[in-house]
Amino acid sequence: MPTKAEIAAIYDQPFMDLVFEAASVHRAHHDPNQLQWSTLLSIKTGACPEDCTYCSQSARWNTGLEKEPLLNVEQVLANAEIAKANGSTRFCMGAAWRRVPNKAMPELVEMVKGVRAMGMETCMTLGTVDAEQAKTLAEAGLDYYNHNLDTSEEHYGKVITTRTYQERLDTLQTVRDAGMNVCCGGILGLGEENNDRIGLLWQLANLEQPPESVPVNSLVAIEGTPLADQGVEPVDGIDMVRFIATARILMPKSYIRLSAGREEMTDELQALCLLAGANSMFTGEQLLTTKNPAFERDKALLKRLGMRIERIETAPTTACSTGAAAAPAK
Ligand code: SAM
Ligand code: DTB
Ligand code: SF4
Repeated sequence: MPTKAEIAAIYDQPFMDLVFEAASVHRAHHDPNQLQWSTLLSIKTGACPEDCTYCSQSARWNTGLEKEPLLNVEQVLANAEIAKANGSTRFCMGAAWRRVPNKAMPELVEMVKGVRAMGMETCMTLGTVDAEQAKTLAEAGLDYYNHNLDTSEEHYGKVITTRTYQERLDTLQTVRDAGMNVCCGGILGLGEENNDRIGLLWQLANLEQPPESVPVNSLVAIEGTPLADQGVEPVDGIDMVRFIATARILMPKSYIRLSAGREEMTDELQALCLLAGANSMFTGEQLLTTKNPAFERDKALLKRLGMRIERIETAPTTACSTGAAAAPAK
């Protein structure tokens, strides 16, 4: 496993050498002209007890966000149909909870089964999940669980104080033990140093098994959140490409996803990120609470780049007794 110094040496090498190396690794493991599309839906919005200083959904900040209780299954499935019709193959449902409430489990299970029955991959991001809940969700057909580490362990306490890095790592292990695929990444633009970006990459690459999906977010500065109000520097596009390229070299088989922040990125910067090894993006005009490029803009980008959306085949939605996710790992 690479040390932090070795990762820094990859990250800091001349840009052209870095991108060339990353693109070569990418080609050896993936079709470089193929892109995976995932679409998000906030199934429970706002009033979150956590204090993530970047997030519109924390109850502590005045961001003007309207809170919403858990959506019903029909609302969720109607949104999944739209995503599917637009070419998305994975539907990711997010809830602003500290931990999953047991009373929501029956509805969550129905959401997973319903989305899977449409032939889409399923992902959820619900905060801390316990072993029993993770097993139930895996058996219902939940393919991926998203739980981000966001930044290095050293910087974490400057961004969030209501939980520890170790709690995040423990939940990631719970998800693995339940047989689900792991989706875990971070955010650039939290006022972190280069060392923190290296630290996050080191942690991701050194998990027992690297995450199958690695979302790379660029901070969306939301008025009313501490990070936006203290005016952190916007992320430099070249640094974003360096981060993605290093992630690709360290985690050759993972899907690296361009996530929050694409609305502010030019098509040219996105193309450079794809060249450097990103092979997935969140599509649909809304992320969880903020804007994202419309499907039409992304379809036009794909066409200009001569790229295709990845097609998938999901196994039938029937619960599997082993608790292992039914879809092939990515
Ligand atoms: N509450 C759950 C949790 O924290 O795991 C799931 C939802 S949370 C919104 C998912 C991820 O979205 C966060 O870990 C963070 O990486 C990203 N995110 C949230 N707000 C963001 C923002 N303003 N800009 C960029 N990324 C953001
Ligand atoms: C991830 O890493 N990014 C997505 C998904 N996983 C859940 C969420 C981005 C949220 C951006 C801010 C918002 O829309 O509220
Ligand atoms: Fe809550 Fe997740 Fe937002 Fe943190 S990132 S405040 S845990 S919804």
